[in-house]
This record gives sequence, structure tokens and C-alpha cells, in this order.
Amino acid sequence: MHLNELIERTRSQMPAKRWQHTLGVVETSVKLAEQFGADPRKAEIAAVLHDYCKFWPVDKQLRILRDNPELPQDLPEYDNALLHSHVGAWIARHELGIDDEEVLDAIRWHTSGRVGMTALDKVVCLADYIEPNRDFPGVEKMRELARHSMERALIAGFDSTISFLLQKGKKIYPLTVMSRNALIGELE
Ligand code: DGI
Ligand code: FE
Ligand code: FE
Ligand code: FE
Repeated sequence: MHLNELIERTRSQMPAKRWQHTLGVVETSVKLAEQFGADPRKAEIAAVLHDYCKFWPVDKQLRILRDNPELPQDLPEYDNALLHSHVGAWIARHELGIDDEEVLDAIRWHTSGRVGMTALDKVVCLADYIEPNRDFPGVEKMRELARHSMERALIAGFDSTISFLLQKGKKIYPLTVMSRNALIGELE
């Protein structure tokens, strides 16, 4: 599928506001890729597709998870917001013809991160936090850190997500904590 078709298909899956967020993630991902040595064309495709399933009914996302044992079956124990990245990577491969494993990984791990994030994983996960339409306490600090270090910016991002979940009394997906620890390890 050509990029223009992927763009139109993706746009049709979500409300206008989420599409604006996606465009922001594309713009920021391409810049971060150029600066930090990831492939900007892969960054663009992964960014276009990263929230493909975000607005699908949870039931539909759960059905795809359950039908595919290779996907992490413990996700439903945690927040439903964790589903769309894994389901999105599955749809990208099986319905949108994406076969580039690096692009699929960047989609798959954009919410939680993972231990041993690639440069492309970092680009999309970080762009998701700091694209121009985002506004949350701490986003300016993250943009500042991202001028020199994707790792430092992402640690701040996971810190803020983890604090938010703690404040709400919600479960934390263990991989989010492991991703944060691994990034701190990369700095040492
Ligand atoms: O899809 P987006 O809103 O653009 O961003 P995302 O894919 O990073 O999703 C972030 C949401 O997921 C945010 O509202 C927090 C929520 N969430 C719930 N539990 C967890 C979690 N995020 C992480 N990283 N880890 C969790 O355990
Ligand atoms: Fe997302
Ligand atoms: Fe994110
Ligand atoms: Fe997003």
C-alpha cells in the first residue's frame, strides 16, 4: 500500500482531533529520526499508523488479541489503552501489508516502550509524547530534554505516566517500569 493510501485509511479510523495528533507525531518523528539517526521514512510510516486502532471499540481490539496467541495475553489485566499498539501492529502486518519488522516494532512498543528500545522505537514513543498538539504538565521539560537526549526525555515521559497511574490508583503495566529502568541503565 502506498503512503497516501495508508494516510487516507488511517485518517478514516479516527476523529479529526486524533488525526491532528497523528500528523503531529509524523512531523516530530521525522525530525527526531533525522537528528538521532533513525530512518526517517520508516519513522513516517510507523507514526502514521501508530494509533490506527485507538478509537476502535475495545471489544474489537480484545477479539483480535484473543484470536492471536502470539500477542501478549496479559494486556487485559491492565488498562485498555495498552491494547491499541499491539492490535495496531497486528493490523498493519495482516491488513495493511506492512512487512518491515522495525516499523511494526515501533508501532507495537509505542505505548509501553520495551527493554532494548531501538532508535526507531524511541523516536515514535517520544514523538507521541511531545508532538506540538500535546499539552500536559511536564511536556515542555520533555521537549527541552529531547533536544539532546531521547533517553532522558523518555525517562521523564514514563515517570509522568507512572505518576499519573499511581495518582489514579491504577495498575502499572510492568513493562513500562522495565522500559524506564532500561533507559536509565543506558545512561550509566
Ligand atoms: O495513544 P496515545 O494517547 O497517543 O498515547 P499512548 O499510546 O502512549 O497511550 C498512553 C495512555 O496509556 C495514557 O493515557 C496512559 C495509558 N496507560 C495506562 N496504563 C499504562 C499506560 N501507559 C503506559 N505506558 N503504561 C501503563 O501501564
Ligand atoms: Fe497510542
Ligand atoms: Fe506514548
Ligand atoms: Fe499517539
